[in-house]
Amino acid sequence: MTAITTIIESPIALVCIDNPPVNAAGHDVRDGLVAALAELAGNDAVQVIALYAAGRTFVAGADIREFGQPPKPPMLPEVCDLLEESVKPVVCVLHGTTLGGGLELALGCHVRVGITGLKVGLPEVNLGLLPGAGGTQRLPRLVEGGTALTMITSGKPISAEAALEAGLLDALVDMKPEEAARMAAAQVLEGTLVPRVTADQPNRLGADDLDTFRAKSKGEVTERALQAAEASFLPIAEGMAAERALFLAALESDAHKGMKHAFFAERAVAHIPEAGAETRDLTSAGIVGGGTMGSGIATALLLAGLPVTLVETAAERVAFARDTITENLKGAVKRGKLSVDAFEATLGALICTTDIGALAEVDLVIEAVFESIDVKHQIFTQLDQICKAGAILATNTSYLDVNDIAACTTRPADVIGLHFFSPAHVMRLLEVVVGKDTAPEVVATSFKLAKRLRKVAVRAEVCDGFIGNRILSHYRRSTEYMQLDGAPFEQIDTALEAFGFAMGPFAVSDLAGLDISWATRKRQAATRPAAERYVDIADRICEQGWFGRKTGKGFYIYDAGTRRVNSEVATFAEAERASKGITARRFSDEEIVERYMAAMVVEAARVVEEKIALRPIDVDAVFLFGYGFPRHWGGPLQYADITGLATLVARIETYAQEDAHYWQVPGLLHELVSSGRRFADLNKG
Ligand code: T1G
Repeated sequence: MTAITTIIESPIALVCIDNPPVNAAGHDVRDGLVAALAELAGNDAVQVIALYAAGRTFVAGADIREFGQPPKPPMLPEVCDLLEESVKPVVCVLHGTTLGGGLELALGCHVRVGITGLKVGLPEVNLGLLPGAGGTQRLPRLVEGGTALTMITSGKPISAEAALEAGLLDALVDMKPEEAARMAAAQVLEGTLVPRVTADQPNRLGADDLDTFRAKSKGEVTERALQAAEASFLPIAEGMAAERALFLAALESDAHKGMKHAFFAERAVAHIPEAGAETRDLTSAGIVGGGTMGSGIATALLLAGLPVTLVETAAERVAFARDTITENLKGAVKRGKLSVDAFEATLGALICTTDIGALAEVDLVIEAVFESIDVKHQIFTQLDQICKAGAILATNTSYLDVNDIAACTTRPADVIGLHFFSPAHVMRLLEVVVGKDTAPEVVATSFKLAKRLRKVAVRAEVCDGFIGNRILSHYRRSTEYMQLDGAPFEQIDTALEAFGFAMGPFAVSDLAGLDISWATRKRQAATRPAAERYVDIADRICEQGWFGRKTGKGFYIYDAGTRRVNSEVATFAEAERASKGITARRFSDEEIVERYMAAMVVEAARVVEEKIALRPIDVDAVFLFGYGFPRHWGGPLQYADITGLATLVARIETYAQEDAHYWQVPGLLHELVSSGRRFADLNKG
């Protein structure tokens, strides 16, 4: 199949791009366009060229898979220039999600016609890049400066209507791209659509625009994009050269490597062994438990258009759940995730009841009750008796054994873990925990549900904590050890926030509730290895009834929207050091980050080694979409590859001299280092 097809309907020529799934501007597309333009330039029977694309979208950008590979000319800037230099006017029809290099191709054309429903944008900053095919030079010559800089630095697309309003589009029509191409070409011939060379238009960027955006610039990626836009004040050829140099520098940055990895991580996790299985219909859902999680999950399902029946144990808890969901939906309206008009209908699809029999006909039930295996056994025994054949019975447990829960039903093949992350209607991660008897179509249906919820589903096998919480419970201890050994907890938080985490680990614990982790530590006490260092500081805090944000006091003190250090924590730390004969020492921020990340990589490697996660990239996705991992690092195992596995092994072996139990190099890490491979090499499997 050729990526470019030319249809001559003199005096019009239609040039169609067909490169599924998103018409990425890969080498075949670029090469084909250059050949088509050369052929049409010499065809006297053709007076106007109309460029459009087949499939669901016009070009959605450069082919990201080519980045990091040896360049294969013609490169995209050259193709955009050839379009612009064409003596015969070129019309471009934009539809679907015309992004990045796709929009840059359109900017090189002389007329742009949008199809209703179109979104256009320059998302390159989301990949740690900047528009690299003339976008920073041509866009400010079509739209006013603030709009151009917003599109370039935010990476967010705008609607077709906004693009028409801003002057990016010359027309907006409601028809198929091929029809629009014919119509627009005819209108150029009759003079109702007037071609213009973008590069010849006056630059509408003002120096004050740059100052405004510099004031709110967020780091190297945005700054590089602004430098490119600033070059649009130069003569166009110089501006283009400046943009290209900045783009090539961005391609070499760690930020780009991490963010490109994050882009593919979000998609790679959908490639599971059960992907080809038949899926079951999901037209209705039930939730057991209307607490924060149950209400959040109900909200997510309602927002995805699924009617929900939520069951609670008593009238007042039913009322609490309904109120919580109502507030969640109001928040969704505020965030622009739900239209005002749709609010009533969405809430109207919710039934809250104390009658568990109301779940008899639903296609899916998600249990979200207290983390007690006895309570879950009781509920799943009831669901097994009540629910129709073929209903999927899911548990939202965050660490209990899905196999144990499935075993108390007569249908273990229909039981699965759907581990949502709080707030469930906001966080994108969904761990899909597959029991030993879970049917493939139940797994595949769960992934279909995740896509409908616009969540990132990651497949996990059963173990304590599955992927994320298992790794968290390990690396969290590295911070407790550093605190005990002398690092103030607030320094640890600040160092890790500077590394890129949205929130430091101690602030996260306060947010999650210190009583939760306290209960976990008590649950694990009986089986805790004698060789494992145990830090009592958090227990001392909990014994005061200080459970973090929910009680106004934990590691920090919370009042009137402010947060400050709880100075009593240092007292507890000093007391514990004294009781254990530990002399406090200083830690640099760099050492704090290195230890924290080394601990995360150790347990992540074990999770891959034990096949709890399918691939390293699945672990990366868990942390990117569920734990606020800095996107520019791409995830803990991408960080490990960028840092160097041999470097990490050396660090772990150094730390092991002080605590050989906690700091052990996983076999997989040794194996990768000795075979000269990286975690990325395991993603291809
Ligand atoms: N390159 C290569 N593959 C891509 C791709 C791209 N640009 N976009 C999507 N894919 C693959 C994706 O990996 C998946 O593959 C399949 O297509 C469907 O994608 C020079 C330098 C367009 C909104 O950043 O935002 O242009 O997993 O599942 O949900 O200045 O894809 O099935 O094997 O996401 O319908 C700028 C990135 C590039 C757009 C469609 N463009 N893509 O979403 O499908 S840099 C982007 C998206 C650039 C120039 C610069 C979304 C989408 P697989 P999907 P979707």
